[in-house]
Amino acid sequence: MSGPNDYDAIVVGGGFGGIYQVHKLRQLGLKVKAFERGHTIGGVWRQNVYPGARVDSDVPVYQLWIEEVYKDFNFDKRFPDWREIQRYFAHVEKKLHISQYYDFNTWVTESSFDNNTGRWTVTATGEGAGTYTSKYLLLCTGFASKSYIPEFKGLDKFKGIMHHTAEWPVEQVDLKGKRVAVVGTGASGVQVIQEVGPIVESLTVYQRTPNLAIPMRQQDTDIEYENSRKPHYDKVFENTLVISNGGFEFGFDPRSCLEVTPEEREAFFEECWRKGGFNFWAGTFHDVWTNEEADKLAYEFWRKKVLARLTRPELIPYLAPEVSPVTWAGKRPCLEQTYYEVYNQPNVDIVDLKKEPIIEFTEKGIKTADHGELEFDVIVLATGFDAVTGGLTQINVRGAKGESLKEKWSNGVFTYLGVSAADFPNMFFMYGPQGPTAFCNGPTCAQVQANWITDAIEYAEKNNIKALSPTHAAEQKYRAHVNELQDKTLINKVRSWYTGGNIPGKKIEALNYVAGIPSYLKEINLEASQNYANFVKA
Ligand code: N01
Repeated sequence: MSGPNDYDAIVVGGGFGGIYQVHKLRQLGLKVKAFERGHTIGGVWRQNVYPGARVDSDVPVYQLWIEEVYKDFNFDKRFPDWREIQRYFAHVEKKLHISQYYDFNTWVTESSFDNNTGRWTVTATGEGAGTYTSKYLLLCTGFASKSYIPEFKGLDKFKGIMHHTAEWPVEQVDLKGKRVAVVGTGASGVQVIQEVGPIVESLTVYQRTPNLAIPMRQQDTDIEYENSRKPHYDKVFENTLVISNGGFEFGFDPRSCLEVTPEEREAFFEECWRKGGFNFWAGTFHDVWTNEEADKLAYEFWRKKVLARLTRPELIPYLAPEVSPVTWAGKRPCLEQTYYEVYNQPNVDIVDLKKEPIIEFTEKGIKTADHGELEFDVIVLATGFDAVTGGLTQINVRGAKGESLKEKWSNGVFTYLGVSAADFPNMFFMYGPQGPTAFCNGPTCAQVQANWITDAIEYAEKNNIKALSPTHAAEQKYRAHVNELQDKTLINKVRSWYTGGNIPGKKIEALNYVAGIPSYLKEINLEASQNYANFVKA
């Protein structure tokens, strides 16, 4: 018996992954219900509306690969900002009419697998509050849907305006002529600093680790050129899956940084620098990510470029220290346009949190040992996310054995192929743990995984399979594999959200599949071609 709240599939999340997954499942003819905490589609782009928020992947890869959608939409800029992305999602809605499947302003808080019925029961609160059931559960919560604010003493004492970047009010905060503090210099912090530096009365940056920011080279999109490519976009997108680890239109250079001549090396670094975007990071010599000497040579080049832009020598140790504070593989650089010029302004200062950690937040500002209590009108918390796993584990999802995902992963993350987990039948996720996630253009990762998941579901439907879940042996082997791949790189040299190192008490481990999209595709396609041999089929 099927009631109005019983579905074939329930999708959680309305970002790129969720929308695309709903679209694909509808094409299969399934009855789909979807939930999104925001008021419309767009996922994290509804909340990440802080000043300067902008995509770090360039046109055309950061979008849905659906011709009906891309054929008559053009981004204005090579790297679109949040307003353009919202304009894009409005266009997606016009084309796909996807909102009809969604309940918005709705949070999925719980779901559990019922062994008797072989179905998931999902509890939602908010506008779509209720209990729903489905055969398939698709968690499309992305890698950054759970923001993180460190437990600074006195946080709630501050009487001024304070927001986390990922919970920024869409009506914006007027920062003109204000005394502003930014805590954190990851991608979000860099973007805020660059944007607000020129308009504020004063800017104080509370920094623990400098960002190795690299040039964006923003420009207007050549719309005529993009339109001429559109008939071939399918080939363009396919090509990114072959040539690039991260789903870009460029990949690592196969030459070793150490085997070319110094002149060749310099010329190639210059070329990457000039091209902008992630070329200097994901299009560089392949061994910059794996070899300490190569990593160091790339840092020396980067430092030379940055020093040439800094006019206040007293800030050099904080922005471009002699020894790199991180590795290129271990921490994601942000793209910048005028980030370093902002620090040349006399009204901008850095408080080095490694030397003087935050003692407390006060009614008027922030107190550290050497700088004392500094007063602010606005504090921006650019302190990141409980990334990769947080969006999933914050939902109380309980599998066939009654164990929650959070409990299952309390001693380490176990997934199979970064899309499924043993004892969680017919549950799939994407752009999350042990997928290419952190090292991949978001829409690429989500769509590659959603395509695979859709095929798996189609296979189950065609073969009258009630429940599909990977074996424990398969996920143990996959976990070891993901960790081994990471061990070959310089990622483990740094603590960051890549490994859970940004959250106190979170297990440090490989949270992402680092070998790149081409290898990942081979692995997941092999599983499909073997009729999901590592899955238990009930
Ligand atoms: O977060 P982060 P993010 N005391 O974790 C500091 C994507 N994204 O929001 O480096 C003091 O990188 C922390 O210091 P440290 C993108 O993939 C993309 O910036 O740990 N400071 C760090 O400086 C990105 O990589 C875009 O020493 C503390 C900062 O807070 C990912 O999201 C835009 C602290 C957090 O940086 C995350 O970026 C925005 C503490 N207790 C985000 N805890 C684009 O594509 C943390 N920090 C453009």
